[in-house]
Amino acid sequence: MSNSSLFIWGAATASYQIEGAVTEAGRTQSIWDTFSHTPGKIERAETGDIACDHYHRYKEDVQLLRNLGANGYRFSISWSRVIPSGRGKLSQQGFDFYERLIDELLQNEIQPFVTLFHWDLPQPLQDIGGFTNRDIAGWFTDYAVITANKLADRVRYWIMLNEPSVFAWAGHAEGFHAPGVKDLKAFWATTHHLNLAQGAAIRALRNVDSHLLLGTTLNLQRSLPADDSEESAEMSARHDDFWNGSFLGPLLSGSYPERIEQEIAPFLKPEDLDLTKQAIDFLGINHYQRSYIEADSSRILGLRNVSPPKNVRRTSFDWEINPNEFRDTLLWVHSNYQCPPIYITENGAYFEDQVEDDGQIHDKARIDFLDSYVHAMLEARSKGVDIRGYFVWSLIDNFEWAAGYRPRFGIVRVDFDSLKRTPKDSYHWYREFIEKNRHLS
Ligand code: IFM
Repeated sequence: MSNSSLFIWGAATASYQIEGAVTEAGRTQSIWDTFSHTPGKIERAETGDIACDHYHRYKEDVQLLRNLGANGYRFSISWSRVIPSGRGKLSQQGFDFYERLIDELLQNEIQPFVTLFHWDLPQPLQDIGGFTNRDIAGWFTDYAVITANKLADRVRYWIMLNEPSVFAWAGHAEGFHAPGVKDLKAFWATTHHLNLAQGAAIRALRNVDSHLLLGTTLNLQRSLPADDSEESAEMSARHDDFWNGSFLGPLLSGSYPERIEQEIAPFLKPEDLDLTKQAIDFLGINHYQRSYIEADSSRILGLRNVSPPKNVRRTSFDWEINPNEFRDTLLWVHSNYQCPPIYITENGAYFEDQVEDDGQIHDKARIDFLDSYVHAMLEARSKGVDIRGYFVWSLIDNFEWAAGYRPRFGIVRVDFDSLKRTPKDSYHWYREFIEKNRHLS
């Protein structure tokens, strides 16, 4: 395992979004299989059944990384593939796939960054409450330890959770993501149990191998009120608390933001905050946009996210383009928390791609976006933020959750009929950028 201190330039993906092969080699159903097969939940009724067929084409995808000059790849493990019933017996066949993938990466000098939970909870665990059940802390810890025992000889970087705020909010309050729950109590229970599961797993993994580098990934986006009303100002502050503070606080400071202590109280046991607060080796930060918040008493949390104002530049997802905000978010987390080294574990954009007659994709908008965001990150770095790596989202176009395959975030196009991969201009731009900045340390 290389111990390089070079800056990591990489790309990221997640299991359900790219793997396909959902019934192969003993894999069972995750909440995303259930959800995507439920009528009305996903645009055009699309599912991850085949996705990018990465399960069978992983060698080709690793070659894309290699030709890019990437020295890091962030991907996630499908819990349902490696422990089909969620708890108990592991599936060696399931682990075989990840062992093959990791070996292929290492042979190509690409450092694997493994995410343990990128939202695809095994359905059997959801059937007994999923993250609303406090026992999830033990189930997740067992899964983490089993997985680390299998892969720790080859994997150094371990990310516990991906964007717990999105999983709690979209999956348990607004209900447009799996498991599709819309319940305030479930939302707060899930928030706390995510923190608990993460803390318990980190503590246990320290005993598996003291050389592992352990972290987690938060999607940091600061909030601002969408109008001048007092209510929206209050709701914007509340949004900031649950989106950022309720995950940064328990992990880095051992406390919840004051304004939400009352909501968490019913689920909190006296020793919990000692467990949620863990020394981590790195913090993964995903960044896409900031949140414009409006008070809305008809919504479960009393607020809603609205589109950015008219004059604001935006991606095809209606997400604000604002690299300075990215820089400022990094400076903000650096000065407000005792922060370990940071990896930008996701950043990227969906823009409508045009395929030219010769099959090429001249995605200038994505290049401009990435160029400005990478420079914003380097500016934050030059101002003292300890940033060690950057992963573009995403290596390949993939299944964008409730929106299906329409929003394309890849620097490589995937034709979802033939599954052919075609590097876009942004891929070539990133390759040249990496080449020039390879020796950043
Ligand atoms: O596709 C998602 C990813 O799974 C988590 N972060 C944001 C991406 C774009 O929406």
